Amino acid sequence: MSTYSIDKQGGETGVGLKLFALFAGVTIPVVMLIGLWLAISADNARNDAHRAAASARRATAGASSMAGMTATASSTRGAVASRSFAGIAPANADALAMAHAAAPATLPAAPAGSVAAVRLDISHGVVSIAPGIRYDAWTFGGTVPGPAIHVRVGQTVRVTLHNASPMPHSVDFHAAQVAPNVAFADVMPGASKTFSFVAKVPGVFMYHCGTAPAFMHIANGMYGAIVVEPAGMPKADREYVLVSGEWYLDKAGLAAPASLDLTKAEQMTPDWVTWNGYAGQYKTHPLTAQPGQTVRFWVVDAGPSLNTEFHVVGTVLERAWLNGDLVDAPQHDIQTAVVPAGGGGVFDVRIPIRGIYPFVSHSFASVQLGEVGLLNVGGVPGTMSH
Ligand SMILES: [Cu+2]
Repeated sequence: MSTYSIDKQGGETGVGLKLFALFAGVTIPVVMLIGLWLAISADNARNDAHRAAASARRATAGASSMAGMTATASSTRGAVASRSFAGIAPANADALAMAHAAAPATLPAAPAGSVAAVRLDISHGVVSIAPGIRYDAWTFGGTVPGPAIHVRVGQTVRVTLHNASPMPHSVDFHAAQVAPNVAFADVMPGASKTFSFVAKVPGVFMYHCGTAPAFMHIANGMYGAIVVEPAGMPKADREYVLVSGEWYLDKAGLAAPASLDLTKAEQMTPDWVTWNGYAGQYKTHPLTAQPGQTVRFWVVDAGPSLNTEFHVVGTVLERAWLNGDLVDAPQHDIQTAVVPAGGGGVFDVRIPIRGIYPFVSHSFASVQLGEVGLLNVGGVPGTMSH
């Protein structure tokens, strides 16, 4: 017998029962859902309380271990960053800037043959990051950034790491397609290791120490750029490698070398932002070109956290291989290109008029903190600030 037939036979009583059944049918599941939701909320609240307690315990434990170098990235929760040391300079800063030997920005030649041997010696040591400002860095090859590497697509990159520092380190090549747990594994103090990868993908890539917390190892200076050049790129007359990096200081770095202020780094409030490791070094020692030449910038943003908005004042980026994508055609004639932290970009400019052309991150706080250099086209006298 169908439901329709029952309703027809039941009259008003049947309608009442039907309404009640309908009401109960809707209400009971709703009440059950509310009960379930309340139970889940209570459970979540308990979990939150457990997490908060665990976090507080970690923070306490972390604070007591900060004196060592084994602190974890979560160890500064609740800590207060040291004050900003941005722009601090000794009285003879101008003379120191002139005396500073600017990091070579010219792209080195790629080796011939099928194998590109790369040796990276890991060491801890004091580096200069701005006029009169010293930092106790962790390095590949004694400099920050580490050496610029240039290979060609198809070459096998054979990397030899030697760790002359007192703690484990490693290297992570963004250009490599390998099992990172094997190739990028830690190298113990005093130990060496060699691994290889075939540079299959063209571009400009970051390399960096991947030892946990990688954040701390990158912020302390363990990064660099590798150019993987494809066949058939348009000719360039000058080629420069620029690596952007941030510095987070626990002290000014004048009387004694500064170390990492991890809280400041977590809050992404750098004291200095640099091209190739030293604030403003290409203002006092400009990069050069002649009018009409094609100048190629291979740019990597090592971060650890802020992007670079690459811009050359007084011209446009005639070719812009955004994200270092050298497989597809470049974009043309753009003003500013984002280079993400951990990423790269390749940019060609061609400047017909003699003059001094600043190159910056157009995220202008970074200029204020040191990320500005000059391209002197035609050997003109003078300088320019920006
Ligand atoms: Cu490291």
